[in-house]
This record gives sequence, structure tokens and C-alpha cells, in this order.
Amino acid sequence: MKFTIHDSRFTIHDSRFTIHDSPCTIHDSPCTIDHSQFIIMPKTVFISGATSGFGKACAEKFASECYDLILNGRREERLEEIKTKLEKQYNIAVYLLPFDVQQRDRVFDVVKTIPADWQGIDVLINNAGLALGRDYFDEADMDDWDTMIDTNVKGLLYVSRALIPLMIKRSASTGIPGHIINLGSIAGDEVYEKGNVYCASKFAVDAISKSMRIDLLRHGIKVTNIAPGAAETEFGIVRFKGNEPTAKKVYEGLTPLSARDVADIIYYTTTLPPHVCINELVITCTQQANTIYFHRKPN
Ligand code: NDP
Ligand code: 8X3
Repeated sequence: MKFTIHDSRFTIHDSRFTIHDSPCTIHDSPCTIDHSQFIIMPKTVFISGATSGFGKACAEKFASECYDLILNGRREERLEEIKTKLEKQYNIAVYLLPFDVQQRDRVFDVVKTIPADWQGIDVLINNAGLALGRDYFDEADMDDWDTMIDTNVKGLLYVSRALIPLMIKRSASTGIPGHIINLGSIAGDEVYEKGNVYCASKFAVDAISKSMRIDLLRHGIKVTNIAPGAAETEFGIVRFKGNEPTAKKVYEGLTPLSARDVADIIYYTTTLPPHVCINELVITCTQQANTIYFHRKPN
């Protein structure tokens, strides 16, 4: 019997399965589906930096699409709240892995503790990251530089290096390509005044995404670099070290991207057929042309 399941949320593991969850559509009549013959396993997404902003919105989006979630971030209590809410709301499973992506040994030690039944990771969203400060190069705080490089570049490398072996195994066993999504930025396309090391860290993410795509070709793993422009999350509050009025000023006169906008687009990139990969996407709100030009309207 020949049939196609048009729904990329599900991985079919073998030919004796039960259809557990039906918002999935099976097109191809007149085929008769004997429900006792099928098992459809949900996919699993790993999201770094899931306690706020894009990461949290991705957790919500992927949960609403029946994915199981492995969530990372440093604020454990927030992770617990998200787990409780999403498991209840979407009847999915959430596994928490709180750690600081900057700590190389800890990243690898924690990944080793992932239970066998959680190791089948289909999608990795490398989202944890931050900007710290917006200062002229000659006046900038070098601790801020270290934190940005250690998080946005080295953290992304450690998490990827620790998880990719699991993704290769998963992809080989299911025959479905794994997918790595790296949060770059429009700041990784064009530098701007006082953007210096944050921009450099996102140029690095762009280069790492391109390199990963080449080096993982032989494993059939997709790599997508997502490069948003101004989006209102906790990003500005972190960048300006708790100074909310300054953080708010960035979005004055704009309808900026929301975390939800970005999460929806990230999810979309995972819904394409196995032979199609979006390599890069630059996403801005309609009032932003690039890192410098905005059309602001008086509030
Ligand atoms: P938020 O500040 O809202 O979220 C950042 C997330 O990263 C938080 O969950 C935070 O969790 C986590 N994080 C930060 N440092 C670490 C760390 N050392 N270890 C583990 N987790 C960490 O910002 P956004 O959602 O806006 O940013 C997400 C990504 O998107 C970043 O990489 C950012 O550079 C990028 N980006 C943001 C844009 C924007 O305008 N907002 C535009 C383009 C790109 P916790 O503090 O709990 O650890
Ligand atoms: C965040 C966008 O333009 O503030 O990556 O650098 S920007």
C-alpha cells in the first residue's frame, strides 16, 4: 500500500505503528489505514536560551505543533514554569537541561546525562545569545566583549559539537535529515556604529553556519542561519544592562518584530521536504531596511 503523510512533525520509525495524534493528514485514498499497524513518534527539538524571547516563543510554537522539547537556559525556575505550562497545554513532553553554554566541560557533561529515550534530537535551535553594551570600540568594556564571544560564538560551538553526534545517529536511523538552526542577526550581515564585537560575533555565526553546512553535507543535516533585525524581547534590557527606557527607545516609532514572528518563521523552515533547505533568512520589520535605516512614525 502506498501512502504519503504530509506532515513534517512526525517521524515514522517502522512499519508497525499506531497513529497517536491526528492533526496529521494522510492523503492518498483509496488507502485503508489499519490503525493497529502504525506508530508515529513525535519529533524532538533542542532549544538553547529558551527562558525568554525567541527561544521561549520557539518552545511554544514547536509544542503547539506536537514536538517534544529539550529546553536550556540558566534561569531554572523559568524553565520549570515553561515545562509545566506547555506539557499541560499541548500534551507533549519537556526535558530540562539548565546550563550556561559558556562552560565547555559542563556542556559536554550535561549532554552525556541525556537519557537514551531523549537522545533522538531532530532539530537543534542554537538561540542562546546576547549583546552587552553599545559603546565605541575605544571605550567598550572588555568583559562585555568576552561574554559576547563566549556565549554567541563559543557557546554555540560547544552545544553544537556536543549534540551533533546524537543528531547524526538520529538522522541515520530515521532517514529524515536533522536540522540545525543558528540565530545569527542582521548585525552579522552589516556592521553599525558601536556594534563592534556583537556584530563580529554574529558574523562568526554566519561563517559557522556556512561551514557546518559544508561539513555536515555527508550526513544530510540541514543548516539554516536566521538573521533577524530589531525584535522586542529581553534583548534590549540585557544589552543596556537593565536600563529599560534606553532599551525601549530602540523600538520608538516602530512596530518591531515580535518573538512570535521569528518563531513562526523558524518553525516554517523545518516544515519543508527533506530535499529542501533554507540556508539563510534575513528578517526585518517592514519599517527597517538594514541595520541603519528605519522609517519611524511618531507614536
Ligand atoms: P532574550 O534576552 O529575550 O533571550 C536570550 C536567551 O538566551 C535567554 O533565554 C537567556 O536565558 C539565554 N542565554 C543568554 N546567555 C546564556 C548562557 N550563557 N547560557 C544559556 N543561555 C543563555 O533575547 P532574544 O530572544 O532577542 O535573543 C535570542 C537570540 O537572538 C540571541 O542570540 C540574539 O543575539 C539573537 N537576535 C536577537 C535580536 C533582537 O533584536 N532581539 C535580533 C537578531 C538576533 P538565561 O538568561 O536564562 O540563561
Ligand atoms: C540584534 C539586532 O540590529 O540590534 O541582533 O544588532 S541589532
